[in-house]
Order: sequence, then C-alpha cells, then structure tokens
Amino acid sequence: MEIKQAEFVTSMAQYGNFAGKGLPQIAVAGKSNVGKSSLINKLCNRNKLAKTSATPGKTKLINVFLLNRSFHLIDLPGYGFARVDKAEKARWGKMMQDYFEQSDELRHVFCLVDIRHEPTEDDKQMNTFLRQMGIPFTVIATKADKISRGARQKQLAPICRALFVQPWEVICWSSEDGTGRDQVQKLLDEILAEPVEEAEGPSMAELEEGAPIRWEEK
Ligand SMILES: Nc1nc2c(ncn2[C@@H]2O[C@H](COP(=O)(O)OP(=O)(O)O)[C@@H](O)[C@H]2O)c(=O)[nH]1
Ligand SMILES: [Mg+2]
Repeated sequence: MEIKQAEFVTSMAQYGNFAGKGLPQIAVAGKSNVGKSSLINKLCNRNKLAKTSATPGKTKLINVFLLNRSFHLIDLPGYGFARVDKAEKARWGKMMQDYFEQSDELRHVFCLVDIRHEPTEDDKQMNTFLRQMGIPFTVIATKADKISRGARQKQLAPICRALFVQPWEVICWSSEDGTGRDQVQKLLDEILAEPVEEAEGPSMAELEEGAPIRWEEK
C-alpha cells in the first residue's frame, strides 16, 4: 500500500478519544531517537508530518496520524531517554500501559531498533510485554544506511537473539535512502487485510486477577 494521503490528527498526553477513532491502528514504538518520526515521514513522503529531533526524549506524547483515510498510525512516546527522573518514567509507563490496554483498534506494532546496536533492556521489556499481551509486532531495524549492505545480516544476529525473532522476519529500514519501504508497504496491506477478530484471550480484568502484566517501572 502506497501512502497517498496523510494528515496529523492529534497529540495526547493521555490516551483517550479523538476525532475519527475506530479505524484500525498501527503503532510505532521504540526508544527515543531510534527514528520513529523519520519512518512515519518517509512512509508518507512528507518531510515534516512527524516532528523529528536530534535531541532525544522531547516528545512524550502519543501522536496520531490518519493515513489514506483508512487507518491510524500511532507514534508512541520513546523510551530509554537519559536523565529522566523516576516520576517521569512512571508517567510514561502509565501512558503506554493505558494505550495498550485501551486501544481496541490496535492491529500491529512496529518495534524499531537501531540496526547498529544491541537491543536495550527497555527494548526487551517492550518485546516481552507485547508477547504477553498477544499483540502482533514486526521488528524494524532502522538506520540501515549507516552500515554496508553486507554487514546488515551480521548486525541482525544479536537483535534477533534478544527479541526472539528470525532474521527474515526483521525489516531493514532507512529513512535516508528508502531501504525497506516496499516491505513495510506490503506489511501494511497484510495487516489491514486481516479480518477483525473478536477477542479470544482473557480480558484485562481476568489477567489482572492472575499474574499481573505490568510495564515495570525501574
Ligand atoms: N542516517 C539515518 N538517520 C536517521 C534515520 N532515521 C532517523 N535518523 C536520524 O535520527 C535522529 C532521530 O530521528 P527521529 O525520527 O526524530 O527519532 P524518534 O525520536 O524515534 O522519533 C534524527 O536526527 C534523524 O535524522 C535513518 O534511517 N538513517
Ligand atoms: Mg519522534
């Protein structure tokens, strides 16, 4: 699916209602500065749709975009930024928790990691969290332009080990040269073609009675 139309809908400090809510959602998650906003811009062919930043950790809001008037792309606040106090981190954790619990329309999460680095504890925790919640996701290794084509597969090995995925399941991406765009476009088709499933798993209330799934605040 080529993105022919994209518009910013809203920014929220707390997940809640917004205009047009009800369409399928795809969320973009990853640590601060990994390239979430750049991916959104590249995908949409728009330079300034999502604000990119060289100074990480500034946006702690959930940004909503409407793409092709058919689905919402959710730019989640980045994690792992340095120098945030405990209260700030707790606030962020609550925000993510609320989003994942309340977003009935969420179909899939793009989990971004920098292809040059091993996943952090936060990346691993996000991975565990999504698996526990049964939320489908795809790992996208960003900034692929920073390393040679030949080195990419080798770089993927520690990422795959840490996040329990196979190399062929990971999409190498570059917002600079467009690497991976075809793959992401194809993935969008697959995700959005899926019929809406009735929730089969236990409800959040039931889960909470058993072993609680919590985004742990460290
Ligand atoms: N070379 C290169 N730089 C990138 C890429 N994606 C993002 N960046 C740069 O990384 C920085 C953070 O990007 P941004 O999209 O704001 O990250 P976010 O915090 O995850 O939204 C910016 O300076 C971007 O220009 C990429 O694919 N290749
Ligand atoms: Mg951003």
